[in-house]
Amino acid sequence: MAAQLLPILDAPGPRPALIVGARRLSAAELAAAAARHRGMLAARGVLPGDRVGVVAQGSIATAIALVGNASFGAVSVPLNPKLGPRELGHILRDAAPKLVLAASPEALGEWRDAAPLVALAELDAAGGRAPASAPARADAPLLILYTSGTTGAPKGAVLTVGNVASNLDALADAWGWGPDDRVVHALPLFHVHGLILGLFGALRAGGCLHWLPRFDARALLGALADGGTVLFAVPTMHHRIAEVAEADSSLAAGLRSARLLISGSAALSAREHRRLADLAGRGVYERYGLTETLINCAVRADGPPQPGRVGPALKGIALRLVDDDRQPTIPRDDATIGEVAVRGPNVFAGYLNRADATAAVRDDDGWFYTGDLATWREDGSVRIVGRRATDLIKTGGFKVGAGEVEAVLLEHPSVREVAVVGIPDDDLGERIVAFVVARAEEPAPEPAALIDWVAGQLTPHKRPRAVILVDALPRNPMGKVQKKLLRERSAPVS
Ligand code: MCA
Ligand code: AMP
Repeated sequence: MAAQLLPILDAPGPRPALIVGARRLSAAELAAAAARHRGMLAARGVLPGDRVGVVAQGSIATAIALVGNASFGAVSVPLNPKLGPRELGHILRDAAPKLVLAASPEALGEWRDAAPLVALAELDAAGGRAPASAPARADAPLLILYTSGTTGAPKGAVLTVGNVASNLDALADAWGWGPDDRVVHALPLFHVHGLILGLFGALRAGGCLHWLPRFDARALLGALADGGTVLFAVPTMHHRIAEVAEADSSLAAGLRSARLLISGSAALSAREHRRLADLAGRGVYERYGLTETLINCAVRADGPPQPGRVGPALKGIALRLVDDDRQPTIPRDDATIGEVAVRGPNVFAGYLNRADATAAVRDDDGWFYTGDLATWREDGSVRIVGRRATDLIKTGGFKVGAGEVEAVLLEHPSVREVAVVGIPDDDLGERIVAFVVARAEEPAPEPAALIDWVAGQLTPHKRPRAVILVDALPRNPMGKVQKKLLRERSAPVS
């Protein structure tokens, strides 16, 4: 089955489709820019199905490149511009893109020779003759998004045209999302939330995206007041929005004029739900998903908001809660806890080059095991209560594997042992804290130096926000570090 992901490019009109800073592109202008982009790809010998890296800097050129790649049938590999050298090297080796699009060669640092690089010129990526946008088969790969596990390097989740199209249509059904909507968000374009929902979703609905490449709560509220109808944000952003809108009530106008406030990527606390509902005069709707499955559940916008719940499975997605043996024995009593498993057109095609890791999360019947723990009600509405892997940390809406941070800290000459944990945090949801045992023979490390050591090698959001030097790590009789005790111990510093 062939699917057109972004029909707006084939029937473009004069209405705004993409607003970034002072730039405002109509659907017709965006379609023309995407066509020029396809011409550039063709002139460089790129074929549909080839992988193309996109260093997702905060400019309109990034959004056009991602739309252009999709309309050509190229598989985008979006790259966080702040990736540390070790993550960037891994991704470039793993995904082996035919071409990387970036503002400048410096964007790839020491890896600049790893793939041919094309400068993302603002809007006028003139090239050869532009091939028409190609309807792609539903099973054709569209994106490879890198996501962290508990240990090891990030894995590339392969998402198909069908995954994305079906999921966006299911969300449009849940949210009444259509051509009159203008989504406002300040999320990065290298993850599901900002890229698939924010950019592709707004365009697939036939509406508009107003994208703020840098998060600033005041600017976001201003954009909402200036014609935005839907807000997408992670809980950290909602928290900071509530802070500024409480301090200056005139800013709350944006919250009051939007028709739909959406939160996702991590749990929104009951306190933030209350604060935002007070400010906006309407509640926030949560939805829940993963890079590998896109969005699984959403509270429907045609009903009341449900603080603490992420709603039932989206249309077309089967969801069940399973026990430790992956049996669907969990009653719908909203009390018994099980792991969320999903099956449907939303489930990814697998991890790139990692059949082993794919087999660990998806069984032969197509069920994907999320690792998230939840209860559910008679009506299917889900309440997320935690995660199976305590070594996965969600901070500011970004997923971080404790093992990845520990491995980098262990390479520091002054570090003998380390344990990294996520500590509850009002702003970030979870804050990364590292407990470090120093080497006796070396000078004691400065916590700030260890934080910079991590920020210099990994994406800065993976850095610990605090480093606590200890004489020894608590271990059980088997020698395993007892992270639960460390979490309790770090409570006083929070
Ligand atoms: C800080 N920086 C440093 C250092 N410390 N650089 C070098 N060395 C250091 N020691 C830099 C950072 O790079 C950054 O630069 C700036 O300082 C601030 O960094 P940070 O403190 O980490 O950022 P923040 O202010 O706390 O950011 C909060 C945020 C951000 C804006 C909410 O966390 C964010 O954008 N979150 C969105 C995550 C997201 O999209 N998740 C969706 C995943 P600069 O300022 O230049 O950048 S998809 C998903 O989860 C599923 C599918 C779902 O359900 O959606
Ligand atoms: P990622 O791999 O970065 O896509 O993150 C996916 C994870 O984010 C899920 O497995 C959940 O743990 C978490 N998550 C996403 N949305 C929500 C939500 N609304 N409530 C609680 N957790 C969420």
